[in-house]
Amino acid sequence: MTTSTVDAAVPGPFTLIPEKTALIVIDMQRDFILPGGFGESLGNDVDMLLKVVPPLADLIAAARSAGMLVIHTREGHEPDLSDCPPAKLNRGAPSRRIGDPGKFGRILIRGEYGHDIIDELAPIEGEVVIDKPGKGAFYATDLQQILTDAGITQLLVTGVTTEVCVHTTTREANDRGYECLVVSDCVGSYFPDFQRVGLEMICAQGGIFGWVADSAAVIPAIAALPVSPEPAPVSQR
Ligand code: TIU
Repeated sequence: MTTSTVDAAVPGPFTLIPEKTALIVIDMQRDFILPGGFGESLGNDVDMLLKVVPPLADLIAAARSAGMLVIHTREGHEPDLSDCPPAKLNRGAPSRRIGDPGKFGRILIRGEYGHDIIDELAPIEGEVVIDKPGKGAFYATDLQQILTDAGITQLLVTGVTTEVCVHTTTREANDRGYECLVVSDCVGSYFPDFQRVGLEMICAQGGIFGWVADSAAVIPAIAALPVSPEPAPVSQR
């Protein structure tokens, strides 16, 4: 097994083990990133998230070239909202609530245009898409079983938003024993302070939740890995 190291990671070097590493791309959905969706309905400036797209597209391309498992998640709910707790539906006095009509269809409802992943980062054949009702990608999903079946022990964590779904998922993963490297320019927040402090919180205290490095450090480390064969579809693993 040949490995590669992200030397510039904080709090220290992170060794990538290709067969055991997956890239997880959290909630890069139109409803969070484009005007007219859930993010904006909560009063946020969605432009803040757009800058994540170019480096994340490059990182996904590097992971695909290395034959790494790529997993996408989408936050959202059944059309009848049976999986959306009233506490979530009513939270934050949004101008439009989950399930209300938005510019891209009903907000955060599975099957609607706004619920899906932006065109630039669309999943390709063989990649896993996890639909999740919560902020964390492990809650009420098959993610842990998929990772176990695929022999994954390390996650490169990306997506939006840094302090909400990225943090929740990283914390859930950390508690389940996964080593997480959060890629700093491939995660985004509507709030610059939360972006900065959110990243600091991951790697403080000797890496209490994981490691942090930017894509300029991670992409060359991925490119230095030997190319693995195309990962088999998860159903065949
Ligand atoms: N509001 C906010 O910052 N985020 C979310 O509601 N979901 C995700 O982070 N995906």
